[in-house]
Amino acid sequence: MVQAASELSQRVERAVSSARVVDIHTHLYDPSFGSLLRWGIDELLVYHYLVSESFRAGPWDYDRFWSATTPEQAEWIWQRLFCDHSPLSEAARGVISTLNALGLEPRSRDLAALRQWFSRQSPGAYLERVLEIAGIESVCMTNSPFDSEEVGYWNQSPVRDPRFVAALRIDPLLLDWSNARRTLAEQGFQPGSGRDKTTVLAIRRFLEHWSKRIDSRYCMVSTPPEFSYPSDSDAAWILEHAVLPHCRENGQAFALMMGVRRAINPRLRMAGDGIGPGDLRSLAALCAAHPENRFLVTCLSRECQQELVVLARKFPNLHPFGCWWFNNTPQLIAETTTLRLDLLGTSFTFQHSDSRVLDQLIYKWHHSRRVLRDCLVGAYSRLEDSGWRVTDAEIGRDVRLLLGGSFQEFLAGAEHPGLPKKLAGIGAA
Ligand code: FIX
Ligand code: ZN
Repeated sequence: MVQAASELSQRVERAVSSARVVDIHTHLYDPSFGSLLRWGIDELLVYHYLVSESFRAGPWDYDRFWSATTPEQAEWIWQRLFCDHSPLSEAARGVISTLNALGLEPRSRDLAALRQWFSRQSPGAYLERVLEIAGIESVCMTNSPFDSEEVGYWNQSPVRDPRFVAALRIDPLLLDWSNARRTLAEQGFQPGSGRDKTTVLAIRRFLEHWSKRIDSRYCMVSTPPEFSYPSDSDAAWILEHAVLPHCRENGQAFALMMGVRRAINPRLRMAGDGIGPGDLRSLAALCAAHPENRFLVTCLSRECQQELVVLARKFPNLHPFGCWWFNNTPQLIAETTTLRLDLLGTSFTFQHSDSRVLDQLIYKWHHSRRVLRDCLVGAYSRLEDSGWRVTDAEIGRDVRLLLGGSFQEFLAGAEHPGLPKKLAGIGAA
């Protein structure tokens, strides 16, 4: 019996560790976007997850921290989180796992030596090495037409690396219409003065222009707990009249990341966002009212995970994905994944990395793969106890589905019959 369990766990381990991942949401950029693709030890250390943790670990002085250079901030964080304390948190342990997988020696606590090693890496070769160690087939970027720096790169018609797939991010359009209106006008898409046809057409032209320009695979927004649908908000009106029709007609899924309270401590800047339960009755209303739209959804709050899974059982046009941000801890990934496997089988996407720094792909996927292995061993053991036997090929198929295959199938289903197969083959080089 013990032997059978360890044999099963080895078979699952082989499948999980060898599968290539389609990472469906990151904040990484195509290498042709130059310095927008961040990498290296200092960038790892100034990750916003670690910034907020470091402020708990010593006297805080926001102004001093933010007026320091990146290397100075990195030294401050290294001292507080890695030298004065043990790096026990998930994000701090992630730096150690990353260095370790790269063959470096973090135990010496020698930041200068680590920096020297990184300074000797050539960006192109380093990119290949990271993608190889992390087992990545492709990553989805987060591409904002409201970010002037990013728009500058797109306007130079960059030569794209096909492993970096675009996703159109539209938070300001839905959540900050008065400023978004200005951006649309500046870019030559003149909206009307109110909620009228001219405004709808301008937004539709804007979305079409950017979807084509970046060749996006889906359209995405993150929403606060207060987001509701139907409602008389700008967000609900724009969604209903412009965004969802655009997605339907252009074969784009619509991704919602629900339950973030932005800037609850603005002095922490990007590290100052919080959490609250998303309104999943609104999600149910969206899925019911728009059966021809496909919704990719992740929830930030632990309390929402069960409701999200139950909604997915009711609405085939809803695809849950990832264990987002404050859920990206071994314990919560295990809990959420077991729940999803028990109620959805493999019809969800196990995880996305949300990496902001290239090297983070290594630890985020190493850590998540370990949890996936344990969840699957548990699920297959229960299945075998019930009288089923899974083959290696079936285990490989299931793992591929969970690591991006289900997402690809979901997107392929989003294709409009009249459109070319632009959504198929995402991740295929
Ligand atoms: O909205 C998002 O895409 C979030 O993932 C980010 O805003 C957040 O800062 C993050 O990096 C979480 O992992
Ligand atoms: Zn993100």
